Amino acid sequence: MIHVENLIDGQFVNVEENFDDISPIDFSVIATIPRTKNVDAAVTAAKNAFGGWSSLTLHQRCDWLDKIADELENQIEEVARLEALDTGKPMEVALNVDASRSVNNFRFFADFGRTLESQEFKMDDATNYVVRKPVGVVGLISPWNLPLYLLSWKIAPALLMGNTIIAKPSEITPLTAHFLGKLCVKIGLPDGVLNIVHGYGPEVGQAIVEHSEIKAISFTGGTSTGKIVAATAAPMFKKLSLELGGKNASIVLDDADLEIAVSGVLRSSFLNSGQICLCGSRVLVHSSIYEEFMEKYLRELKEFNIGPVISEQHRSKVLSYIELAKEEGGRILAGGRVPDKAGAWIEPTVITGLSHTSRTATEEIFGPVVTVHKFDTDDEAIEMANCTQYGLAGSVWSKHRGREVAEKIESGMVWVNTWLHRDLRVPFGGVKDSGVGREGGMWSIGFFSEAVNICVMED
Ligand code: TXE
Repeated sequence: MIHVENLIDGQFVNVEENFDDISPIDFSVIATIPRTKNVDAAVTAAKNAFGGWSSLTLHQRCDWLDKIADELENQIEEVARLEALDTGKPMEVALNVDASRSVNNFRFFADFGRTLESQEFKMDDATNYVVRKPVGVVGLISPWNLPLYLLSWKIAPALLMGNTIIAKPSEITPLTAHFLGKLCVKIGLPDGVLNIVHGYGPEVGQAIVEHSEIKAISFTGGTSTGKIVAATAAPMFKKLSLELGGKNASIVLDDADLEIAVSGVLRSSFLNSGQICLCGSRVLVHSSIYEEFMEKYLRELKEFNIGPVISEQHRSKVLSYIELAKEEGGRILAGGRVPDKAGAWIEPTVITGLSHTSRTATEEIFGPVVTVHKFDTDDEAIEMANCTQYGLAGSVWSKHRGREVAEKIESGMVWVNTWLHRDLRVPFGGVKDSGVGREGGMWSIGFFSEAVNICVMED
């Protein structure tokens, strides 16, 4: 049994009340978690550490990120084991997606930080210098689907730019954040630079968002929670980055390479049991290739290995959408049932026969459930893709018209003949109900710093 504790000022501390961390694999209790409600001690620690940390040079902080990456890499099997234990995902996904990307997040921002150059804008009689100052104490709040992958995506640039941190992982998946804290203490990261607090979102998460000394919030989670975070933070004029929900379309045009499209769309549909906000939960296929595509897609689906969804509660939500699909006239082509074994398992489910404007086809389900739809023209596919309130990501599979169609999709990211192929320098984020702001490369640098202009008149 793991007893998760808060990391505050370099010390692991607990609170009087704890709650259980339940495995989605078999519903066993795998850890206890502090029910933290107050973050004052963590904020004091972060404030006290800020002077020392922000006065390091950028290159010294890059070196610290490399030290964290090295230590994570040395323990990558343990990181993957804990992530698989906490989320139920297959070990190869935990290793090749979650753990390796967590290492890469620190490594990338260490390398990227070393390339940063100061900006100057010369006038006839003056020079303008752009200085990037840290924001201060920042709050980082992350979800349960890619726990360390998404938390490290925030921690790395926040540290790089000289901020000190109050991090809150999801209460459903605290283990790898806790493990990261232990690694950082082991390598001697100065006390109070990284503070990790655990607990329920409406309690400790809310306490972070409303704390007057926390100057920026980077939040990843559901759209409904994002609205609460925004309503709390906006009147306090905090910097806010919101990475929220999605209902992404995978569009297969009539000139697609079918082999590439089938395997790519299948992976986009069911990787991480469909619990990635970038997953393609709507499959739009040109009518001329629909039969052939679906025959291959359903055949390959039989070999696609997925884990359970994150919890019994989330499984109930996903199952309710399968029932809704039937009520809306949908037909189950594959899956739709709960396997006869302990844990939050659902068969990968493919539903056809629904309008693209049905609730099942427009609301976020965030599980191993996709709806498939036919279209006859590119314009019809674009209209179908853009008809939801979300705008996060998508993919287009076509030999000749991919980019042309991709640029008409209302989202933050579109892949052409690939999916989840990530260059960490590019902007990451969504439009509409998928969020506000971008992170990644210079967009993370911008969010986790305050750009200051110093204008010097030439003598
Ligand atoms: O989100 P929740 P979950 C989305 C995905 C899905 C959701 C699943 O689309 O809808 O995340 O993750 C904390 N004040 N994305 O269920 O419930 C909570 O404790 C402050 C999109 O975890 O919103 C947790 O740590 N914090 C994303 C975190 O918010 C609060 C990629 C998220 O919880 C809070 C991954 C409050 N009032 C998942 N209430 C993307 N776009 O990249 C809860 N929390």
